[in-house]
Amino acid sequence: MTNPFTDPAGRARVRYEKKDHVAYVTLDRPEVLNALDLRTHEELGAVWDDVEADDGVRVAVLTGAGDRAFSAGQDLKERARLTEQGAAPTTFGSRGRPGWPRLTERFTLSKPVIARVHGYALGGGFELALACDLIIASEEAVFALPEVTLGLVPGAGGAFRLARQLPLKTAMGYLLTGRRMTAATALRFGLVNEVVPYSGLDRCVAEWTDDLVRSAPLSVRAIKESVLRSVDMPLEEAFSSRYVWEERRRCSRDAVEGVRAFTDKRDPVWTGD
Ligand code: CO8
Repeated sequence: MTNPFTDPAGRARVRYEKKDHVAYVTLDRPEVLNALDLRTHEELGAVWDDVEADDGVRVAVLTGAGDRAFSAGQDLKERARLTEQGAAPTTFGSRGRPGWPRLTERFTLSKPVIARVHGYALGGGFELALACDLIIASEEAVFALPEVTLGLVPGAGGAFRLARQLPLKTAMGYLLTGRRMTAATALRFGLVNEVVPYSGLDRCVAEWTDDLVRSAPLSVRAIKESVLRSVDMPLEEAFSSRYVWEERRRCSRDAVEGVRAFTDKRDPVWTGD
């Protein structure tokens, strides 16, 4: 399936395809290293709405077109133009601006998103990857939050997520200097799930999507929701909280089917309800 959001008058900024329960979302501005302008955010917003609403989609893969970048972050040329035109300066969050809630603030997206990263993942590009559930990177991936060198802040969650996903001093080092992190270092920190040669990147991503599609869809959604909602809670509160997707999973046919398939010595057939 092709991008239903394509503007017939112009080229879409985001390629959106669905196949075998996987949604492939490709930032498609390779000539500017997949920089994120407002139109890209607007298209992405519609894509994430569809990923969540379409029961046929079980996992999404976010990547960048071309062979140089996942994304070089906010479109700095557009930003400079907007500033000249008197637009308000940006800060943390994107409420009121195109594409809101962006992936970085889409706290209720219940399906897993994999970032497939090759080349630069800088600024808002790194922030997008940090907001994904898994990151699979090529050996040439480069991560950085250069906002500090531009008089900006990593307002799309970089300051908040890096400090949660790395030890504090390590995160501070990257945040306060904008230094680059290689794929090998990111792997050592546990910030990415796997690093493979570029030639094996698609195969590696496919192994992950195959495993995710084989998993029970309501279990996947319930686990993602409960992990992300509880990660900053005291344990007692985590156990006693209500989780919407867990309530659906618990009473689902799939919860019966999975155990029955095990006892019948056959593969389960998931219906997602
Ligand atoms: N915005 C606009 N255009 C860009 C961007 C960008 N972020 N990055 C690269 N480009 C363009 C270049 O201008 C160039 O186009 P042109 O030839 O027309 O001038 C083309 O992409 C190729 O880039 P380069 O010629 O610069 O390629 P190099 O190999 O020499 O350098 C670099 C590659 C090092 C990646 C370099 O392009 C660079 O430093 N880019 C800027 C990276 C950056 O600082 N990103 C952070 C931006 S701040 C930010 O993202 C804040 C996020 C806030 C929220 C966002 C929402 C999620």
